[in-house]
Amino acid sequence: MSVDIGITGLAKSGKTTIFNALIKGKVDTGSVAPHIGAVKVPELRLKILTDMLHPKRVVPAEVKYIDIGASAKSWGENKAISCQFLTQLSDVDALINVVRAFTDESIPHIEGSLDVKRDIATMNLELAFSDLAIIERRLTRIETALKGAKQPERHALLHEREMLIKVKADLEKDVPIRELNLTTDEARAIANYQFLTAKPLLIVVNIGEEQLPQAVSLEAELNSSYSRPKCRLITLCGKLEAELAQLDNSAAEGFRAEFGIRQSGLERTIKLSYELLGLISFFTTASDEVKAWSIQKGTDALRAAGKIHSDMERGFIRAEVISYDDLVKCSSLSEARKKGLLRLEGKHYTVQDGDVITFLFNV
Ligand SMILES: Nc1nc2c(ncn2[C@@H]2O[C@H](COP(=O)(O)OP(=O)(O)OP(=O)(O)O)[C@@H](O)[C@H]2O)c(=O)[nH]1
Ligand SMILES: [Mg+2]
Repeated sequence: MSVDIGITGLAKSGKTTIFNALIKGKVDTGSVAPHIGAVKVPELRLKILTDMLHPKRVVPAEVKYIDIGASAKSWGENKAISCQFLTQLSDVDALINVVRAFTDESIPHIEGSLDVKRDIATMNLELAFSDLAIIERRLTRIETALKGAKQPERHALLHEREMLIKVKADLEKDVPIRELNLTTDEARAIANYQFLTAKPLLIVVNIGEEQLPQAVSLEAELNSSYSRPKCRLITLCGKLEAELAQLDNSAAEGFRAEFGIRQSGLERTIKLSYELLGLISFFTTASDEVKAWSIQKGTDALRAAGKIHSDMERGFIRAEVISYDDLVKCSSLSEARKKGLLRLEGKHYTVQDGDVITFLFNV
């Protein structure tokens, strides 16, 4: 599983600029989307493990960002989202909605004026609209299928119809699917439709350099309205971050300090998208390689092994596990083993954030 995050937003909101900032890229903002780029997930623990274990190779986890690009026309005119655009959107694990807050006379705003809250509402409405269209189509098909259906198919169709009608009613009340309290079964059924409002959402408010002194208070104010289940909001100066992304780390840090920016926008964005997706990291150290892996919170050892290699899942025997903190205290796996801090866990063990794992398997 790679983690894919789609960048959307109204035309000229700064999507490609923020994409460049995230992937430290130099994509021409005038070029036609989609743009795809991967970044290594910043992970302090990986660095500390590397300094301690001196492996031959270090492999960080990766996140893929896709600057999907709004079709200016469809978003601007408030029509249904175009088909190709939708397919790209429906495949991602989470969405970033870039909202323009910077002022620049030379770049006309698609809606004629700056209004962050209006633009957030517009985007939310578009996503809900697309989900409603999917539901309508499916409901029509269910009606047709019901005409000739016998049990148990009939029962399944009625059940699906009931669930879709419930979701539809909520969407019409402006409640996105990500906020619904669904049972495990319902959540599983819903996942098949790849609904857009079901995806975790990070709203990135793209501010201008002159707004940097107000960034923190603006973020706090907006967050009081937009911090909802599986939805977070941050302010970021896309243009500045894109420029800083081209510098080496220490130079970038220097500039950040000057502008009073506490943490790199890139690192905050990645960290928040991880939190929104419920992702945690575990580490492996076999074959003189220290690697970081991203998995969904709650994943068991068997499926974690499968993420590394299907053979490991198939031939799973057990996992040798130590927490990151314990390993750092012992400074080597052999020392940890002597102290009896390595645990043997079975396939149902729930992997914890920071676990350092050696999988034992047999093929
Ligand atoms: N002044 C200022 N300009 C910005 C900022 N962020 C982006 N821009 C400019 O706004 C224009 C649009 O930015 P893009 O990143 O291309 O926006 P986009 O959302 O990708 O645009 P489309 O893909 O055409 O919809 C570019 O000329 C950017 O340089 C900012 O924070 N301040
Ligand atoms: Mg663009």
